[in-house]
Amino acid sequence: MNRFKARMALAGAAASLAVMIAPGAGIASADEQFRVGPGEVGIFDNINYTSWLGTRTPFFWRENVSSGANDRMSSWINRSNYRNSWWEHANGGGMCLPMVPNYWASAVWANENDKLTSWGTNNSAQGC
Ligand SMILES: [Ca+2]
Repeated sequence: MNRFKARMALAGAAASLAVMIAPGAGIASADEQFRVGPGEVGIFDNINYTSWLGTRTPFFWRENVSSGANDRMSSWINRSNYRNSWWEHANGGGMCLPMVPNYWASAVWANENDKLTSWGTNNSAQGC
């Protein structure tokens, strides 16, 4: 087994473990939505606002998310009064999807899942 295959095997083991602990994670995750406070916008790795990735407060210019959060967003919460947008690629590249004000998206569409790379408030004529 070469190094690459060894890493893949470890990744598989980690994924299996994640499935095994899912019920416990579900209980803990009930609090994760509160990582997004009034007036803020937040993104999560999993559906139903679990595995929090990050929170931002409008207004912020479009920024790429960290490598750890890249291509992971599966649900989001916009508790602000401002429209946000996210993009498939860095620096506003690829498809653009809106994050409408005061809306909770418990699960993005399958073709949007695990795609978010950049994200911003719709000010200064950016966003969709
Ligand atoms: Ca995800």
